[in-house]
Amino acid sequence: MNPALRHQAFIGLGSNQHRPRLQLQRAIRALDRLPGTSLCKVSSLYRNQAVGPGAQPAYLNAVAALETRLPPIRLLQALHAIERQQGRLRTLQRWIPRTLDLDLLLYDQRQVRSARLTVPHPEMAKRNFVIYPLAEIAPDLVLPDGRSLEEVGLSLPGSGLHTISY
Ligand code: A4P
Ligand code: MG
Repeated sequence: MNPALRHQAFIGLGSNQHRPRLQLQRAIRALDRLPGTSLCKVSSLYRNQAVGPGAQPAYLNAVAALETRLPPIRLLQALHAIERQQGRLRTLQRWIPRTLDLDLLLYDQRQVRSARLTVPHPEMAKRNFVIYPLAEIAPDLVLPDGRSLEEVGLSLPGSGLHTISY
């Protein structure tokens, strides 16, 4: 890939329905097949309790690093297409159980704020199930606001996160 056109993106993967381990394995293969995109690294799978309202099945979460030529909004559309392929039902209700959730966490050092897309993902720095797997694959990463992952991670307990193999 021409280095001038190459961007680094991090994707947060989550599933708590219909065999989450299989869902994440399929999603990782689908990310690697996106046009103009290659998969560089994938974290371990992290089992953890659902964050948010009501009782929900436990989640499996992971983070993948991509190199891509897709611009951010095209990448988001591609992520939605993968979610649909894996049976994700998108409703107006948020934070409900899902076969697959793919969040665009980071895109180079860019900050994007539009009706459809906010990058960095607004919740990422509050979530141990994002920051820990991200630190596993990119320990030296600095967020666009200048904070290192180590700094962000210090305020987030790792308890309740259990790594499992693929
Ligand atoms: N959107 C804007 N910015 C982004 C971005 N950076 N990445 C828009 C992805 N999507 C982005 O998302 C709603 C809308 O956000 C999209 O149409 C997109 O244009 P959604 O995926 O349809 O809905 P959602 O996922 O239910 O809502 P949201 O706010 O994205 O929730 P989160 O932040 O994804 O949280 N607990 C555990 N343990 N693990 C989890 O993975 N996930 C959630 C959902 C709650 N609790 C969890 C987990
Ligand atoms: Mg989401």
